[in-house]
Amino acid sequence: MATLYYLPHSPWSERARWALDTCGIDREERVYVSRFGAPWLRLKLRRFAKPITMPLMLVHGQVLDDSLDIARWADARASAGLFPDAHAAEVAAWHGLADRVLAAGRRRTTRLVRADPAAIKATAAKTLPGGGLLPGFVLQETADWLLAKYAHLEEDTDDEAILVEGLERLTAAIADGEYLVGGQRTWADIAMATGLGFIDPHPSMQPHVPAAALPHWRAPALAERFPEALAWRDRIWATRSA
Ligand SMILES: N[C@@H](CCC(=O)N[C@@H](CS)C(=O)NCC(=O)O)C(=O)O
Repeated sequence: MATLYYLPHSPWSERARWALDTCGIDREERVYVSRFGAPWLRLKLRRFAKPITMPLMLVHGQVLDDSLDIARWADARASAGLFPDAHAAEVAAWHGLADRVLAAGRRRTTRLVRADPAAIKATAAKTLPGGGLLPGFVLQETADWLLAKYAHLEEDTDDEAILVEGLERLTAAIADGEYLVGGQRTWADIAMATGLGFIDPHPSMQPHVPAAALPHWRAPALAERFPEALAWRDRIWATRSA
């Protein structure tokens, strides 16, 4: 059976789980402990250089270390229509947009959390074993580690503009029909619906985000400016089978 390592609060993990559920893929699920779980997983996978990111799935000796690869693998087994051949380029374009929106949202959220000691402490307390007892400087150092880890994403500097572009393109597309590509639910819809995770986490994701950090995971001005996008996200999410 497959084993999926994942982060319950993370949109990248959620979109992979969504695809696996849609495709009816049985698996054992293991929650990954950010940073501190890495050495053990590196040893297990004998992977010492390449960064470890979640989600990651082990199946029949194969390592699938990207949500898109996991979704493709699942769809190939179930023929769930998440990647219709006739619309491959469109699905890929939406996937790329969702990734840019997520990266911009994560930068924004990470910076806000880092500047708020109560939010950092709550995040560490929720994600690290015994995190609530760790001294403030360890938590601050962990936040710095996260920022450094994603420093390569700093190339796109205007995060607000990226988020607005994503929301504008999504709003324009859904004015033409419920599904983004080919008149059926595809990976494009799953990627964009979960892609709003740093604008307004879906209610089913909120319990996984520490309460003190949740305000930093929200961009209320954008949510107010693009209500159709959020309403669409909720409708698409309602089609998610668990
Ligand atoms: N390309 C990857 C990106 C996944 C990603 O960025 N995952 C983050 C989630 S916040 C991660 O695993 N971070 C590692 C960590 O927090 O230790 C995918 O789509 O699977």
